[in-house]
Amino acid sequence: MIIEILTLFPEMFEAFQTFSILGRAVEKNLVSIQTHNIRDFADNKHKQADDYPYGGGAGMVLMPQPLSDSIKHVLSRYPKEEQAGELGAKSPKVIYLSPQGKVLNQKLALQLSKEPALILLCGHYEGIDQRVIDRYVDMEISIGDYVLTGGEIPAMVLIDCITRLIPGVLGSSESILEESHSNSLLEYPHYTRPAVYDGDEVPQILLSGNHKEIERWRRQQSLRNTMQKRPDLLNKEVLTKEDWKLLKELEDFF
Ligand code: 4GT
Repeated sequence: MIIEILTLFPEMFEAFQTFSILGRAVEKNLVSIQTHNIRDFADNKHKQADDYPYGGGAGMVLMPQPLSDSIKHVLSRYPKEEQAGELGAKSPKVIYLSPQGKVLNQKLALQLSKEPALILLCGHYEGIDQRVIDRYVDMEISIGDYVLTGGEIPAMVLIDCITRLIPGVLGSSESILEESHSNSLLEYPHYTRPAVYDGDEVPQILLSGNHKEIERWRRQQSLRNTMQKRPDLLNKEVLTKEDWKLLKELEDFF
């Protein structure tokens, strides 16, 4: 996947893309992160990309000219929709990171992870000129109900979330099949060596070697965590008879 980022602060993405799982994915050419400085597209001699808001008020707004030209520059490197034809190559979706967007969740991340390319537009200060949103933006995405100073950190959150869903990015030991949210249950507790740390023991079942029983215990712990911490996530429709039995056992215990 190619991720094109339009930002006033491209340096923020340099270290970010070299570490951990994303760093490895970039090295393996499973993801490519291309940054473009919106300021470089400003056609005024001071390379100014923001200006005061019409109607007054606090803060600055990113001007339509540098934004539009940077978007057009990136889009021009992809086949136009009508040229794409039967082969299915299409121009990448333009995503604006904004608190007004659809709130990111695992389902949306999984859909986006299947795209060959994405354009992420990062605003700063008070935001961007509405006309750019109206003309170019295909989707607005929020990472949660709070306000930040820029769209760069939300773009990083989106990239991290999407990248780990791209086939080949996670190793087999990091498999995502049984993880939080995709199946709408929270994770079970994790333990590693040593078996006793500072007097605290690892649950005996995990040392038993009984894989069937371990799986059952983990499912029960997932159900318990979800019921106690995020009951809103517990979709009772998808619980099996065995799940209800595991929940009943917990009830009897407490
Ligand atoms: C929050 C989010 C976001 C901001 C979010 C335009 C100028 C928006 C500052 C930017 N705050 N962007 N994407 N919750 N602030 O996702």
